[in-house]
This record gives sequence, structure tokens and C-alpha cells, in this order.
Amino acid sequence: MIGRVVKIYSDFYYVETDLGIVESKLRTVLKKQNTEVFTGDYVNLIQFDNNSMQAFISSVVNRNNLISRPKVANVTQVIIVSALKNPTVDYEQLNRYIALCEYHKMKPVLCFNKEDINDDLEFKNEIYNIYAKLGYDLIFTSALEKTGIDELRPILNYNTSILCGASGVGKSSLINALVNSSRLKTSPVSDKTQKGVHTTRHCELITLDKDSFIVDTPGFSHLKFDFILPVDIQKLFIEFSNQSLNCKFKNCLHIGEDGCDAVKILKNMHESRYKSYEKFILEAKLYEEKISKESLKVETKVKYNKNKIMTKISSKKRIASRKMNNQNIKHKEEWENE
Ligand SMILES: Nc1nc2c(ncn2[C@@H]2O[C@H](COP(=O)(O)OP(=O)(O)O)[C@@H](O)[C@H]2O)c(=O)[nH]1
Ligand SMILES: [Mg+2]
Ligand SMILES: [Zn+2]
Repeated sequence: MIGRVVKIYSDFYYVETDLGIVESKLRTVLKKQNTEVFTGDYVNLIQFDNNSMQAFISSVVNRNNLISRPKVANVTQVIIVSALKNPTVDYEQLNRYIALCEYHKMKPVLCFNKEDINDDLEFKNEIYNIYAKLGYDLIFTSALEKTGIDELRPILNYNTSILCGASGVGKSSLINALVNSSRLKTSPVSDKTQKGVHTTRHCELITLDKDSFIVDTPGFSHLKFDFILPVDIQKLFIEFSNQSLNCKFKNCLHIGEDGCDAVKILKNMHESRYKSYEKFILEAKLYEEKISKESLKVETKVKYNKNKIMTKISSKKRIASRKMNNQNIKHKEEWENE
């Protein structure tokens, strides 16, 4: 029998099957092999007892992906939730989530909640103009007044979606609206911080109709781009992949270098998107510097006895060439005025 882990509680794995939820434990063999099983995993069950609805997990089906913090397997799409007010849309954070979705190759859906307390059409238009133009699906909702919920439902069908976004934007409330009950605890936004009190503790796959699962997460806690190289940031911005680039420079960051082919793309980029792009590149640069320092340390150790001076010269050269690269980069305003 095959099923899907929807909840884990200490040693117990709650597996949804055609016959209902089966309370399962890991086979000793799996424990000995240190096999890990996560919420969202598809598993094979043995020794099923239909009186007690208990069984043992004998193996885990290869997973398509595994999200960390919280660990959820086989996620197919990410619903990035923002609020139109209280707290208002944080474009940088939103672009971060979008870029992370691109990195993990998961489809993002942009949900703007609390439309009941912000009817500013201009603001909605701005959001629409930035993101719909890029091809992202977006939806305006009110978990409170249940608007947009029926449009959100079909987006979730046949998917395992995780909801992410800052606390207080209404993720738990949206799930409650979708399942039509108040099974998830929500918390009021505190006036001081404009952020909701953190109430989502464990992660659970919630079954909606038609094979659709949804996960309420406490949000990703690590969002900084300090794990990839600056040249890879452009792959996370759909503006660059939507158009063909013939940039003649190798390893170009496309941030206004003289003669860079991406100038047209950058000029058309919405300011908030461009700012995020620049910001993420800076974060990635710190990472690049860190690893080049580390590799330099290793190099120094290896070559120290043989040729101390060589290593020093090469390290200076590197730093000098990096400085030169930076000098050739113009700011957006400069080349916009040309
Ligand atoms: N006005 C309004 N308030 C909402 C809406 N959705 C959630 N809230 C409120 O925002 C606060 C935080 O909601 P919650 O679902 O806990 O947010 P989470 O931290 O993202 O899970 C609660 O006080 C909710 O009642 C909405 O659509 N409109
Ligand atoms: Mg919550
Ligand atoms: Zn370029």
C-alpha cells in the first residue's frame, strides 16, 4: 500500500491512503539505515492492520524536491503571500521569495491578501503591472471577507503548495478560509511591530479537495543570497531569461557595465525589481569574496613553503582586477540619462 506522509509527530508518521489516515512507524531496518522521512514523502506501507489503522513504513519513494525549514518533500508550487496593508507589500522580500522559487525550480503564485482593508486601485495596478507583465500568476484575496478564495482554489488543485510570506500577512487565515474551518490558530498583528505573533509551529499537509495539499509554514527563515555566485543571480530574474542576451562579456553581471548587452532589459526593469537585483548581487558578492578568501588560504597553505611571494602577488592581482571591474560599472541613473 502506498500513501503520503501528511504529519509527523515524534515517532509517528500519519500517512494518507485510499483507506484513510494510517498511523505508521518506521521499520527497524529504515531506522538502522538512518533513512529520514519527511512530511510530503510518498511511502510504502506494510503490515497494515485495518482495525487499528496502523502500519509500518517499509520504504520512501524518491522525492522530487525537499524544502528545508520546514522540511517538506515533493512541493509543486509556492504561494507567496503578501498583504496589501498591515503589513504593506515589501517588494524586496517578495522578489526574494520569487527568486528563491526560481532557484528551487518551483512555480510561484503571488497572492495579495487583505484587499478588504486597502481598496487603493492605483496600488493594485502597480503590483499588476510589475508582476503580471513578467508572466507570474497573481491573485488578490481577503481571507476575512472570503473574496478571491474561489479563484485561489483551482490554482491549488492537483498541487502540493506551500504558503510562505512574512508573519501577519494572513497565511493561516487563508488556509482557514480554504478549508472553511478555524483549525489553524491565527494571531492578531501587534500594532508595534506590524508583525503577527508567530503561531505556526509544526508543519502539516492539509488536504483540500481534488488531490490538493497545502502546507502552512512559518516562512523561510534563511532568505539571503549568500550561497550563490553574483553571475548566477540573473538566472533568478525572469527579465533576463525572457529575452535573449548577446552580452559579449564573460561572467558579466549586467549592472550597467560599458558595452553590456543587457542595458535595454535593465532600462525596462521596474525600479523595485532592479533594486532587488542589485541588492542580491551585493549579497552574492560577499559570498564570492568569502570563498575566494578561503581558497586563497588553502592556496597559501599549500604553496607557503615553496613559493611564498608567488601566492602573495597573485592574491594582489586578484583584488586589483576585482576593483577594476567595479570601477567600470555605472549606476542605473547614469546610463538612463544617456
Ligand atoms: N482585514 C483583514 N485581516 C486579515 C486578513 N487575513 C488575515 N487577517 C488578520 O491578520 C492577522 C494575521 O493573520 P494570520 O493568518 O495569523 O497570518 P500569518 O502569520 O501569515 O499566518 C490576524 O489578525 C488575521 O485576522 C484579511 O484578509 N483581511
Ligand atoms: Mg500562521
Ligand atoms: Zn552584460
